[in-house]
Amino acid sequence: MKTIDKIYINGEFITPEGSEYFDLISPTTNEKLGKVLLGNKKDTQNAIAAAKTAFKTFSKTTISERIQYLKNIKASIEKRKEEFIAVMIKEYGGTLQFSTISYDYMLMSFDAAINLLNTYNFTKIMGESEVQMTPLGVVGIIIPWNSSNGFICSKLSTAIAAGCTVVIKPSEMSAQQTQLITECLHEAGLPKGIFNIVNGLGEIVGAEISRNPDIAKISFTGSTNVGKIIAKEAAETMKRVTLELGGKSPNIILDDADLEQVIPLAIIAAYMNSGQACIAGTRLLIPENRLEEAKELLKKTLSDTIVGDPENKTTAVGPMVSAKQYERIQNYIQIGINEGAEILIGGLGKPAGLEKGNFVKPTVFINVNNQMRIAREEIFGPVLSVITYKTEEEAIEIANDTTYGLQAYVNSSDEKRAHKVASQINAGRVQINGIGHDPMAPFGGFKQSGIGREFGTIGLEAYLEPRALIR
Ligand code: TXE
Repeated sequence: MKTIDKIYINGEFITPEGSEYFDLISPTTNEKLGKVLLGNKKDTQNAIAAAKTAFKTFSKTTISERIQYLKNIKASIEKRKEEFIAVMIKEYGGTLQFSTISYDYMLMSFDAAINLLNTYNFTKIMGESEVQMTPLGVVGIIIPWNSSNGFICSKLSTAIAAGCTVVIKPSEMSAQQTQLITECLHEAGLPKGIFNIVNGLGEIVGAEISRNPDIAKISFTGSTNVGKIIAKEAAETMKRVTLELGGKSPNIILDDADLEQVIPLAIIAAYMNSGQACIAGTRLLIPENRLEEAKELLKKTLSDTIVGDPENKTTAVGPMVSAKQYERIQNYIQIGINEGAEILIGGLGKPAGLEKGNFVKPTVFINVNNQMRIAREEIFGPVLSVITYKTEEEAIEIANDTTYGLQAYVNSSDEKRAHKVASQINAGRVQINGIGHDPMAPFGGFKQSGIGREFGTIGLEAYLEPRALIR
């Protein structure tokens, strides 16, 4: 049993002033893994004060110094690959497959930030003016549990590239993962106060970050509901916000697609990270005349999909992060049944032999119409809704008929056709034929999937403030 009783402020591991503990529970067995001592409002204020002081010097560092810091962090993370993967598996039940991808994503973020620094022009001429792109200030980073260190790395690397200092509030459920990354960041030897990490609850530590006038910007990944609370709080002091929120991503299978190839990919897109991914392709749009073929392939693919111990290298779907998330997903499956959708595969309850953990049966609903709650709300588990359409125009209309707009997928054997359809989808990122990630391209949502973008020059500029000198 592990007790995590330190937070990280101004270059030191310190005991927080808060006195409450949060239990860390294994998603795979529901046994207690340990506990974490939570920081409070005062701890958060101390972290913000340290970041504010550090900003005075860090904002003036040269590009080559920042590149060196990013390289140092990457090097210290590289030394502990096995530990990172092991703790992801243990703490939130990420599968070995997904945890390995998550680890690579962490490193990729540093490469992308270094790449940006090598190419970005911080001084531009616009009209008659010199425009200086200056670091914004102290950035509050608030993140969830579903790829905790991945999010820390993508946001922190960009903040450092921009010359900002940060206060990070991870999910309390990710305390062991946080501990590991904090050790790596500490080892990287950055000057004190550039990054500060406070474990704690959203309503206490997160709320203080959202309200504190010394925070210039918030970069948040999490639910749309909490995103709205943060945006309201941030507005009081005109903080900049980048909000990466939920999704209900459509996966359009065009009528010329090779289903044998596309359906297994659609399953990966829907059930990645055991369905706990903001970009999960949870609405599968199938041409009406190919439904029977699709159903057979869905059944075949899912009969080969291994659910179980996340440590096993063949496992594709592991447990849900918490008993609460398990219940939430069960509730959605019940809602789908009540709404009249038909279960093709899966359903309520735990898979046989996996009763101890928060395991959900990977579920596919057919006869779903796009107005049902299971087609409109983010479930955040391995539940896929199949929706049929008659024409390409109707497929585009259904895909866009959502309050979300983070990600979409379009599959066709004619790439030009897929490109034409993709260009009509209201989503921040549309994946044509496959699944991937481009760390130099912007990522973020249309509509209620968020505000702003991460990655690429657009992502970097979200950490910068332009100052125009008119001469
Ligand atoms: O997220 P929350 P949770 C969705 C997904 C999931 C649901 C709940 O549908 O089922 O959200 O997950 C902090 N002020 N996503 O509860 O609550 C909180 O402590 C400031 C989608 O984990 O949004 C945590 O650090 N901060 C998603 C972070 O916000 C607050 C990823 C996210 O928590 C706060 C995760 C407050 N008032 C969940 N309240 C995605 N898009 O990837 C909470 N927090």
